[in-house]
Amino acid sequence: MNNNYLDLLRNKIDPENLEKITCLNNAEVVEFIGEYLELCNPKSVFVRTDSPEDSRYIREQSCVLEEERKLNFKGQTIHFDGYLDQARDKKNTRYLIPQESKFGKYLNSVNKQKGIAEIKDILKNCMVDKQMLICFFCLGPLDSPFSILAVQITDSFYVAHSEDILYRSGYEQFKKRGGDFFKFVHSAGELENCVSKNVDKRRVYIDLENNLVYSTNTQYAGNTVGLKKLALRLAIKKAYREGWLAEHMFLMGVKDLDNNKAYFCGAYPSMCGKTSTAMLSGESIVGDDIAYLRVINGKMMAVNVERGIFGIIKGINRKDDEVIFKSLEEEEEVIFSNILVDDGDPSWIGKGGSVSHKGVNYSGEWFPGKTDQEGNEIPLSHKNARYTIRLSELDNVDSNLENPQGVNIKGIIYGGRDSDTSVPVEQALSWSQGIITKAASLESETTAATLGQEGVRVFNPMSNIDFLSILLGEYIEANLKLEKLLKDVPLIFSANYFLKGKKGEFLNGMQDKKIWIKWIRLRADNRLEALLTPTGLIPCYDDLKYLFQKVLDKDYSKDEYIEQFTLRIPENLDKIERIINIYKKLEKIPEILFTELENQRNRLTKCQDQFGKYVFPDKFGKQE
Ligand code: SPV
Ligand code: MN
Repeated sequence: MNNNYLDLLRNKIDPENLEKITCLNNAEVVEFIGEYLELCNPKSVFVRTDSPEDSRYIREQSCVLEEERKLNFKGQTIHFDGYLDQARDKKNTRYLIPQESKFGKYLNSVNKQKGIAEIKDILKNCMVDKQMLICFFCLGPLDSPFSILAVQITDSFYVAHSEDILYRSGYEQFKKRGGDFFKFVHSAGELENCVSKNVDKRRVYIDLENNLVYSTNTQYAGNTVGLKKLALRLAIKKAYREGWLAEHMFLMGVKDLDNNKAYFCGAYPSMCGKTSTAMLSGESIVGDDIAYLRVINGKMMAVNVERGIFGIIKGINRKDDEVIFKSLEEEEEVIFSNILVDDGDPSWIGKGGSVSHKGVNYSGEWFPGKTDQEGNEIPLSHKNARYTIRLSELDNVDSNLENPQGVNIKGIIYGGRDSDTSVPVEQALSWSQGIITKAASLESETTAATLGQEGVRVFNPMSNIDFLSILLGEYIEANLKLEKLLKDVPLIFSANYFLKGKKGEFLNGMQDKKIWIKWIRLRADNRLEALLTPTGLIPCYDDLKYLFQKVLDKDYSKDEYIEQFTLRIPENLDKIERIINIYKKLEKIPEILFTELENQRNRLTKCQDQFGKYVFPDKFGKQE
């Protein structure tokens, strides 16, 4: 054990908290804590074990320091992020690498030496008037071969409280297992009115060699909650080395019409229906954001890395989101962020019912028509405003959430916000056609989940582009390779809830995803026929008509079906062109990617020659 650091720890940490560290008997933990204790120089230190008292201290202290404020319902609090700190900051999130140029087009990087010097300068003495929190976590279920241990250092009680809700506590796991762990160092920096003041110095720097992420001058959870998207980046690299996958995916149980459950996972970019799919009424949720997938004994198995939801609140209402809405109306632990609070009552856009039109939101005192410095109207709540809750508090939590062996995946769904190209649901023709033409070709229109312009179509393979820490070609290869290990190969599907008609109207209602998911469930057991198109297998009208009636008690017309499932050949061909052009410029792209895309282009062109540009589904025959 490093004695210098032990002396420093003895000097700076009171005996009770010091004992919590020393009894882990872990030299790497001492080393890590020592280094940042010296650099950040906190006023005091608190170490969080798995005890309820430690959780309570963090929860309460967050309110004492006004990072959170209590609402009228017991257990509920509100947290505000700064006006300019409302989403993930992609621009300032960078990998620390020795040479900037050699790290692939989609990976934002900074010279390691320069970056470390910059971040250490920011962190120096940053906690002199604050308490340093040291928290131990387990990413994934306890005692599981999937799981990874992590330590978070932060000076934000809101961050530590959010992590307490969202992740399994891992102090005892450290005692039991030790070994490698992920490390996160966060400082909200100087605060003004309880929010990070110097957002121009907002930095998220990732050191892959040391499994360490720094985050400074920000509070928004996507930038600060180390275990979420920061750990996903470290996990993607680790998974690549070890032959498994770390994914931006929900995980859910779906029942067939006789109530037999099977599990599916789905990769959709942020704000494209991931949580609302995992929360569909009548089904069960394992997770809504991040999953680890491993092939075990020829089967695809998966766990939820988290145990809570950091979900978008805009549009959550009693009718469409029954389960979540109910849990937000109970006296349970919920952190709301960046919504409107009037006299202790929360309101947000799309809540329905009686919504307040005055109060305090992320811009301070708010009134309808309020504008910011640029003259933009400030909405009642931010579009990316969120709620943080524990899954165990939901009525529909799946019984396998804590299963260390994970759940067996029967199908993987890739979804995006695509207004003009792909049909609402479609099964891939094979593992490789699915991985290439659906997962690796995914495009989606940007949303308020990241800073910058919304509604721009961007390339987002596997919905994971923001979090990749290896070359895209390597990542695609890792996906393709799994097929050889699988005896029971999951089916691949695409889903698109955002297809629009000629007048720009959405072609589907909010509830229709229930039907697509049921169709996927039944296809997984090979119980329904499908029509073979150049891009994949689509539902037959009669099956959907039956399912709409049975599940939603809704009459589904042939006209709706035709409009939704017409194959739009020009748009599909344009997409292939765009995707090929992107991949042509990248290194290490497996040849099969170009073969699959060319084959699809040929099938589409042939179909266009025979039936024209827009092909009604009844032109296609049933799959043999
Ligand atoms: C997302 O943006 O994909 C989220 C929220 O799930 S964040 O924590 O910002 O990543
Ligand atoms: Mn996400």
